[in-house]
Amino acid sequence: MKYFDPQIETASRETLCGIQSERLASIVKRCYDHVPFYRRKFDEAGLLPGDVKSIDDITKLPFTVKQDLRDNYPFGLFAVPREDIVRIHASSGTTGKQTVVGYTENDVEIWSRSAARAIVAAGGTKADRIHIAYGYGLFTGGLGLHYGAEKLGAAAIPVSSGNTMRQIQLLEDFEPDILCCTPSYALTIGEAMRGAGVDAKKLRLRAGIFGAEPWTEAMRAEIESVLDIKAYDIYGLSEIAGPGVSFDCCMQNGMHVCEDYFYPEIVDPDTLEPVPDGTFGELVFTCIGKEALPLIRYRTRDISCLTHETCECGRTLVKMMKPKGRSDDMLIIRGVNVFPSQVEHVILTLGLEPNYQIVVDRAKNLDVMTVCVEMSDAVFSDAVREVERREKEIASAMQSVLGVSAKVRLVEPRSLPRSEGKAVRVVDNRKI
Ligand code: DLL
Repeated sequence: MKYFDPQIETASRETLCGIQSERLASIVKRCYDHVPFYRRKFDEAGLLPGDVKSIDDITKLPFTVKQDLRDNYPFGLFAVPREDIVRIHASSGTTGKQTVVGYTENDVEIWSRSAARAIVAAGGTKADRIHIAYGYGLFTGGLGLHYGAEKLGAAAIPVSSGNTMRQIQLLEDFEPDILCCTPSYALTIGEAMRGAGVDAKKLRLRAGIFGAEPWTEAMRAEIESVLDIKAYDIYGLSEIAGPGVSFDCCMQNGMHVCEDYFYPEIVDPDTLEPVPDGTFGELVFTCIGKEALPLIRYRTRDISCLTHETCECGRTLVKMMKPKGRSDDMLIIRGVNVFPSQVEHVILTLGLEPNYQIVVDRAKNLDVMTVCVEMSDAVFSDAVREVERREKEIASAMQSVLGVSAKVRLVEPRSLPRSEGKAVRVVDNRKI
């Protein structure tokens, strides 16, 4: 099986635009009729639902931001009556109230199909067993991949995250074909396997579907080598559905967006004007296929770019590049923009361990960034002078890539906290 939904995944641009135009007009009307928040925004903009006829009219519509969900907490933006909701999820975020999302039966169907498309694009089939080590619960990771696996007809193994030694035992005993978890947890599992003397080559596992946090190409290479699998990226966010909004294909060079359900745009985060293909900016989604929470032009804060170039896998769905990070994760160090993914890139290209943490302090009104990187056992046994030499070498590579200096501290093997879900890469102690 090459595609889960071949007629959509390989549709012509004309067909896709037709579907998108029809669905956009319908959700705009639904929002205007059923969500007081949207009716007010449309009235303020002097817009009537009839003004939106084609997908090109999308730029006439106002944006939605996370704060709008918080202001209408918990269910104020739902566009269907209470009895039509069959599922509720929420995303914790780091500050403020939870972001609450709801689904009708049809919304769960859309989401499951998106996740099933992702699994098939990663080479998954009906005959596979899929080990799901994303957290189950209000977080969308576990249940999203679970419903995707079942929609495909594969066997979902709902392990959830945590208890790493048990994960390893199940990888050995249940012989799953595909592992789903965050990329940082994949590395934690790989490292624990190595520690326990389990040979990854002996496992049946052949692929992994990893997402929910930014990760670099270097980290992909590391995971592929430690677990002896192919590692595929999957992107999504609760506000739009959950995992499966976009996914890697066999080319592993950008994620196809399920644009028949989730229409993507990239805008300049300052001017909010759309930018051309290939230009990085803020990713914006409109949920054109959804009923319960059809968000319009939702600003994700994720920094990415789109490409409509043909893909050798045969899918015509637009591709988005791996998000570089979030505009709100971006650190500003002495005026220079730094993404944790750039730091990760430097660390891994120098052949260091993929376990690191960035600590930012402010000393005498000056930002000080310290990158703590774990040493391998081999480096740890080196003389102090050698360790200092390596720290200098890394600091100089950081300076040339980031354009700002960073202190580098090589720390003891296994001394930094390990992740079971989304990794905490940055500790910002500045009181700003
Ligand atoms: O993380 C949904 C998900 C679960 C996606 C499992 C993939 C796999 P939230 O908790 O709402 O939902 O967090 C969404 O996580 O806006 C991005 O900043 C980040 N993110 C998700 N996937 C990726 C990825 C889930 N593949 C937020 N690469 C998003 C980079 C990602 N960042």
